[in-house]
Amino acid sequence: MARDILPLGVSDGKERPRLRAVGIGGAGCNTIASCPFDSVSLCSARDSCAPHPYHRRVVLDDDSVRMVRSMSPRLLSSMDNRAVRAVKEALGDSDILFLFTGLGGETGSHLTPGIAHFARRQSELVVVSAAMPFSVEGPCRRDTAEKALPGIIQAAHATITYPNDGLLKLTPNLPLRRAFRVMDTIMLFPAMELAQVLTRADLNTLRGDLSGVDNFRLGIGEGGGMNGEVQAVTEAFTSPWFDQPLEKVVLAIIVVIGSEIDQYTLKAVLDRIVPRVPNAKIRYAGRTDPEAGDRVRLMLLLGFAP
Ligand SMILES: Nc1nc2c(ncn2[C@@H]2O[C@H](COP(=O)(O)OP(=O)(O)OP(=O)(O)O)[C@@H](O)[C@H]2O)c(=O)[nH]1
Ligand SMILES: [Mg+2]
Repeated sequence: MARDILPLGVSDGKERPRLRAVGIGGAGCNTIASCPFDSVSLCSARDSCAPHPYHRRVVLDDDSVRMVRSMSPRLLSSMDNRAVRAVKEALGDSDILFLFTGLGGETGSHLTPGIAHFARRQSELVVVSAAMPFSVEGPCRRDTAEKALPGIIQAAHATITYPNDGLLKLTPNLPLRRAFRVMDTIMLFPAMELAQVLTRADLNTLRGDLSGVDNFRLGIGEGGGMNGEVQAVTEAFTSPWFDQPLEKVVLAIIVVIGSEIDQYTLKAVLDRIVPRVPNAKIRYAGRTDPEAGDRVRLMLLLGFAP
């Protein structure tokens, strides 16, 4: 059977979607701190997010947190009160909403499902990036995170999960604070790449493709010289977050970044990815980065079936 392999970002009208990143709770707000496009922190009064000159901050008082938390997501989007107005303000009316959250605490875990549901009314594509707590944070946090996740997956068009423990395999021995900063950079990467390649016309197609996916995991690869593409693909597949059989992958979203991305480079990458995910639809794009030199970078999002 012919594989379903399509490029992104090549539709006739190359109109770019309007984007916004919203950080929810302490972790979410920290994650968006270096986001280069429109971004808003949505946090509780207790969250100690560093003030940032370029980001707006919408603070939910304790009553609003309680209200958003206690209402069914469906009801939430049909109400008009202080809490709902604050959420609306934070979400705005962009075409793509990237929501960032760390699960395991109160704010992110309890608010993100309802906010993602709300976001779907405001935006054509809602992508949630969720960090899952380190094992050392204890079973309670893990439990809270695992309870919150299904509601998020159901509400968002796409959910990318990042078990923090995966970071220990990439950079062992990092102090927690530094580990969180590394995690923030990793979690921003797919949003920044998708922001640069997707056109408005892609959103409709992608929404259909995303419907069979439970959650996405990220692989990042880089290589240089003659076999740069091969190295980049090999490295991306060593991702600590690809911890399920690759036969379960139903959608792969690929962005290849380099100073000269031609058909040869794209083919070299696809030839090495497509056979490894035999049941997946493939959506791919190339992006030129003049500063890449002789390096090829790869963003590989694998969408696993439930
Ligand atoms: N990537 C990243 N993850 C973080 C950061 N801080 C905490 N986390 C993770 O996110 C989880 C939730 O923590 P917070 O975001 O601080 O919690 P919260 O959602 O604000 O909830 P409460 O503070 O309990 O109301 C933690 O268990 C950590 O695993 C951060 O700065 N960056
Ligand atoms: Mg907090």
